[in-house]
Amino acid sequence: MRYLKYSAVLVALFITIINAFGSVEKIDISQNWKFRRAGETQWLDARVPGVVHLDLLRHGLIPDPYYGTNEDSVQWIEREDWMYETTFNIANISESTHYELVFEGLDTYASVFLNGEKILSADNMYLRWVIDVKPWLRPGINTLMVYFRSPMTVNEPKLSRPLPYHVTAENDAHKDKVSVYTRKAPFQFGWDWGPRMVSCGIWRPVYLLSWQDARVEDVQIFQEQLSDERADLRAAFRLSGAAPAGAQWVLRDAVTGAEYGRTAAGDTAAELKFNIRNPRRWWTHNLGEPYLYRFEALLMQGDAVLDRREIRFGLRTIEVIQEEDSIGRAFYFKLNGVPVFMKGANYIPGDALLPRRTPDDFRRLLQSAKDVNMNMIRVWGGGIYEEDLFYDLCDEMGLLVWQDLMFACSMYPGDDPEFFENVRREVTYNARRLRHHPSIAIWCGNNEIDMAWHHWGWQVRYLIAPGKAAKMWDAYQALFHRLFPAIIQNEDPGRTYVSSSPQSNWGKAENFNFGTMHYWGVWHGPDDFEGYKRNVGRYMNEYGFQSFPEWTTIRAFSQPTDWSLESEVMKRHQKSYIGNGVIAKFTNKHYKTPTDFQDFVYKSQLTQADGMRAAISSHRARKGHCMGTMYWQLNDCWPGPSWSGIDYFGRWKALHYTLRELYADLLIVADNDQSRLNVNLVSDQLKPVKGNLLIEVFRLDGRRVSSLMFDLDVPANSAGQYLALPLKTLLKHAKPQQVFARIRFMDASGELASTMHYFAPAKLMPLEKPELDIAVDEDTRTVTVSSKTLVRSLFLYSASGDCRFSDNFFDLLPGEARTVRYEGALGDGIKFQFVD
Ligand code: BMA
Repeated sequence: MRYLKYSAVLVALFITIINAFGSVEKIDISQNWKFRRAGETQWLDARVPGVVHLDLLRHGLIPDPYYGTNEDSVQWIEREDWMYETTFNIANISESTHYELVFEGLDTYASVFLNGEKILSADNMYLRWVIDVKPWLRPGINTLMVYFRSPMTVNEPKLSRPLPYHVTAENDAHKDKVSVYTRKAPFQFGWDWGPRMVSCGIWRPVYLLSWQDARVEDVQIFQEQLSDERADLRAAFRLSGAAPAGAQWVLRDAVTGAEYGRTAAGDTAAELKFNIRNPRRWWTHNLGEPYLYRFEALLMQGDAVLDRREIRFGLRTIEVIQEEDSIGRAFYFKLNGVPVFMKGANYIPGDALLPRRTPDDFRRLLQSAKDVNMNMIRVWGGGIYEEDLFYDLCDEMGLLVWQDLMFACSMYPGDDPEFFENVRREVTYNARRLRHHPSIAIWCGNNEIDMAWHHWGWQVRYLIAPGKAAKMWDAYQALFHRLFPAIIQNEDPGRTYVSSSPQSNWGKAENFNFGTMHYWGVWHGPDDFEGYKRNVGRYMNEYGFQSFPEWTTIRAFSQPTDWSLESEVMKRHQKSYIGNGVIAKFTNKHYKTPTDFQDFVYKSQLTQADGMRAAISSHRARKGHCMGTMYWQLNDCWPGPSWSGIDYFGRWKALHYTLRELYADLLIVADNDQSRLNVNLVSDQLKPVKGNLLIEVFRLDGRRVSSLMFDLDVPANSAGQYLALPLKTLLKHAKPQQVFARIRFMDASGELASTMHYFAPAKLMPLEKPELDIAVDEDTRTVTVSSKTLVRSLFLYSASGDCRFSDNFFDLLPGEARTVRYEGALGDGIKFQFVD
């Protein structure tokens, strides 16, 4: 399904000039590629950008690796070498012209040959490679060949090095864990939510640049000072080649054409200071407008434009506050001087076979994040420094980005000079590539290494002798405490760097007072969902609970005989060591025993959403102490059970629908103990809100038990407990399982926030089988549902079509009619699931 989409976006043209400006020409070299396994003779046509798994799949040489247990049958690919070749035509080669071949990305160990001569050895998928090819280029047909060596065979000799970095690579699914020596996305070697897909290929665009005297290498805008009256900015220009006599840089507004200034081009570097009066600031989408300035830098000689570059830039200040306070150490962001509570999720690449992801996938995913009121995404360190488009979209949509460097969950050989130099170039390049994005809020050296090394038992578990351990920690410090902060300080001086996330370990209660926290007491530890309420840190950068993806997704990778937790397919798609058993345990605790596998899948999603509700509402209710909640994980890289709220195909699970309420700027948090109902209100709005809080308690058939109303003044950017009501007053003589509460906060304009509260677990409630009225209006593409009795977590779906509803997994009050929109095909009608 995904594969067809991928092929449909590729348009066949032999050589296309995709950009010509002034004297700089960009010649696309994505066509006419063929590939073969080294040692074989037959070439087959290939897609570039791409990777070898996708080419093999397209030719029917491997089965869909995401289906059933097929992952196993494609593992041989990683041990082979692969060759890619194309030809391109250059009409003539002029003496005065420069020719550069650019690979935006090579995955990973690639030797590049032009007309039989080796012109490059690449060893890092995160780097861009620019090669001056003039000496090897010929007029007429040129042959370009890329030879990819197996990351396994390249790195296996390193496993016998004196310092055993690889033993700590717990997620690497192979017994020979070469991932730590390879600058390739760590998750492709296997992770606890993804398959092992150690692919190779020309995974990002490749093209030839030709130009005369000079071309723009880079234009950067730096914000030196920002106030409401004025922004002081500096543009830094860099050239490849040498500026011709009299050349100058002109900086102007790309929309109005108004000029900010001009300066002599110098030899290769130049700077220009300029300012903007009454600047418009960039804000996250919930606090204001993510306003972007569009600048155009022109390299000019007289009236001729030699080259140009357009840069979008947002004016904002972002600070990371890490102050000691009376209980420990705070951690929060200030955007334009305002403390902002971060609401978001951890992001992983949306496909283990990276080039299959389309611009639409990025757009849909980030729009889904924005639609449920997230204001931050964490680009987690086991994946990739994302595509430019990803950050462009975050800039436009007003989403902030927590950017990890790509190091996760293992020690790295920072003592190896070659590795050190390699990652020095990697981080420098990516910091330069990404620093102009206003969305990026922070750089973080790695995911979890510091904690795992000091608190999660690595040194003992892997029997690392103290002398070796000291050297491995030195190597860690060389990278994360010295090299990377120095690079960020140099390349991106305005942004904070922290060495690792988390900064504090969840093992002890007092640790929740210090800095960033990954709380895994639920799932990896023994806690139940109550643990989320007790364990609230200063900035919750990870916590999570798994569920199964929806039925349509399960059907895409399995067949009826696989539909049980014990089947080989369900076990193999579960990558976490404790996996399916924990999902079943929690689901059975909260809901009645599932009637069949489909009912279990549905209830697993409700359980996950319940867990995240407990976590997120506890974090937000303690705003001030806690200033961020980023659950694990936003999305998936293949179809299967995982912590995600959005599955591989982009389908929203119950969790993602629930986030719309949980991440809204105004949130009601209700919780009860044996005697009282406590009601908190959280506001992320920057103005105070005045309104009425209405609490209504009903029996399951809709009869009202009690109703109370309160006038409330909610201060700007605040959280607080407003009410503690005796249950006796609310429930009268009813038992907790016989009633439910609807709590709404309203003003004259209508409802500002609302929530449902249950006084007993779903499992104990005598819910009746609902008689639903469902009316479909195909003209307006809406569905209206109603019921005489309470329906909890109503899930609408189409069994034969593929449909997305604007709202789903909602509670339907007795007598209430709810209308939702749908997209896609209804097939032969609407089906539904509900809590029994
Ligand atoms: C954290 C993450 C990931 C992992 C997740 C679930 O450790 O950083 O490495 O997938 O928890 O185990």
